[in-house]
This record gives sequence, C-alpha cells and structure tokens, in this order.
Amino acid sequence: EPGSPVPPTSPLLSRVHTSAPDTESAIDRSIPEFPAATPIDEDNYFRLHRPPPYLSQISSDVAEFINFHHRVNRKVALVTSGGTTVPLENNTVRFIDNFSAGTRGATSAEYFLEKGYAVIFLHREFSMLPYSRHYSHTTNCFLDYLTESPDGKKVEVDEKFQKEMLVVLKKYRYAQENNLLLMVPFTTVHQYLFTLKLIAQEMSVIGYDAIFYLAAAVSDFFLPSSRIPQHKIQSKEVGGKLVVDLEPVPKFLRRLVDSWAPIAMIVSFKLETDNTILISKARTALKRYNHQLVIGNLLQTRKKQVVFVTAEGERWIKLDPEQIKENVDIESIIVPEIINSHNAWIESRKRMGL
Ligand code: PAZ
Repeated sequence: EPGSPVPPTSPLLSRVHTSAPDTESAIDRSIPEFPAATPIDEDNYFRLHRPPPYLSQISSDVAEFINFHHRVNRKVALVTSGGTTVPLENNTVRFIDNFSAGTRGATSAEYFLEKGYAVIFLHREFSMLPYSRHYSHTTNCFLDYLTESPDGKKVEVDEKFQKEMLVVLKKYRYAQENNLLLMVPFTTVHQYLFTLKLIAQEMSVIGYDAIFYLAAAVSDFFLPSSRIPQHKIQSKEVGGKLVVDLEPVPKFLRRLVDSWAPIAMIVSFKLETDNTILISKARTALKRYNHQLVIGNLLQTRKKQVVFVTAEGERWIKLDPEQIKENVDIESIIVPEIINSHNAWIESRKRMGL
C-alpha cells in the first residue's frame, strides 16, 4: 500500500501468488456478444428466480441510509466490487467463480469517501473491504503488524506500522461515526442482481446526486434455478463426467440505465485480456447500454492503466514509473476524474431542467 513499510515475511505463509494471471494462456473473452436485456427478459428473470430471503432487511437499511444522506444533500455512490459466483447445486458444494479480489471497488470506495460522498458498498462477501484492505488479503499474517508490549502483558501495533495505521484508522472511524459507508454483501450472481435492482430503485429518490460505479466482475453465464439440482451432484448420476451447460446472464445494465436508475450517472467497467479488442468492446458497451462512461481495463495491467471511453472519445490514465514505484493507487486518479464528470453531469441535468 502507498508508503507502508513491508511487514516481515511470515514463515507460515507462502510468498507465491497463485492468483496472478498466466498472461500467455489467460482466457480470451472475445466471445459473441449477447443483446441487452429487454423488459421481458427482466420480468422473466425476476419472476423465475427466488429473491434472497434477506432482501427486505437490506431494503430498509438502504432506504434509511439514503434518506439520512438525502436530508443533508450528500451525494451517494453505489460501488460494486468483487466477483459473483454461479452455484452448480442448491446446497452448494461446487460453484463457478472468477478472479476478482475486489481491490478496485474497495480502493475506489475509500476515494469516494475522501471526496465527501456516502458509499453503498455492494461487495462479494469476504472480498476486500475499504480500510481493512490495507491489512487483509496480503501474504502477511495480520499478527505481523503486532508486537508484545515491553512488559509482555499487552499487544501493541508494531512501531513500524503505527504512522500508516493511524491514518487509515482515523479515516475508517470518521466514515463509521458519520454513517458514511453501508456494506451490502452478495455471493451469487442472483443475489447480486436482485440487490442491485433493489438499491437502484431505492436510490432513485436522490436522482442525479447518485452515481453507479460498477466495478464488480459479474458472471456472464449461469445455471437457471429450474436446472439446479437440490443436492451435491453425484458422479454416478452424471456417468462420471460433469458437463456444465450454462445460459447467458441477461445484460441488465440496459435496464439499469433505462428503468432502474434513469437519472443517475452510470459508470461501468469492461475487462478484457486481449488489448486489440479492449477499446472496441468498451465502445460497443457504451452504445449498447447508452450510459455515460465505460472504463476499459486489461486483466494483466488493470492496476497501472485504464482507458476512459465516452461518447466524445477515449483517454488513457496511466501511472508513471515513479507512481508505480511509490504504490500510488490508480483509483486515486480515476475517482476524482469521475467526480468531476459527475459534477458536470449534475450541472447539465439542472440546465435541462431535470
Ligand atoms: O477486483 P479486482 O481489483 O481484482 O479487479 C477489478 C476488475 C478488473 C474486476 C474491474 O476493474 C472490472 O473491470 N470490472 C468489470 C468486469 C467485467 O465484467 O467486464
């Protein structure tokens, strides 16, 4: 993390990164595009799949959070983060997952908070969280940040980490004490879609003061409820060979733009692994969903460079070698740029009398 000292290597933990992509054999996602979801697709999907049982609890938490910030005219960002899973069984032993650790979302949420936004953090449960990300999901054990007090009776933060941890702690406490951050988890793609729709509808009361920052890696394929077995698939039932036949997940971004949050500013991300198709895919998404901004990124370089694709053209944001050496978060550049565009968006809406 920026400026933080490197904790000592723990003998208990491996220094190998198993989640780093193999750039030679990374999956090529230049698969055919599916059309944007229609109102009928929406109706079918939400009618044929059961809503998560906890949704009403989330609904009241979100409504309360939004009203609280609406009263003081605070802007609200919905940040989605982490990957969705696709269960292969109802009592889920096996599921399909993706690589996303939630770094983009958790880091971006911190910068939105720093700029005075309230944040609803719709995230994959157990992925990275704002503030705690500085000390979780690393190859270091959290105990490496601690030390025994001189009399051996208490635990203290190691002197080396005091300064940096105090800064993070103050920001975390500020967000907590001022009710600025609402955590909403998901695991499966169904939970994500039901919750996204619900939050979008709750957020409609704040109109253009809302921004959607869709950094989650949402599954493109799923197994419909009608075809999910209740119990763990037995190898004898499938003749010893498991063939998985998935359906495309309806492209609900279009429904978000047209119907769930028609006045809010919407920023989506587009991930590719092949740099020759990144910009054209981002541009196709912008046209297809008709929203304000697509941020393109490559799996291999996503922490160092991204491309903003808008109706006006493309613009790269790249960390320079010095910034890379100093571990600057690219989100510290992305988020303020987006906030400028959000302000311009609000002004344009006001001028149009909306
Ligand atoms: O979560 P992370 O920091 O490891 O990765 C972020 C990301 C690449 C998932 C995000 O920047 C992104 O591109 N999300 C959209 C992915 C897509 O559905 O195309």
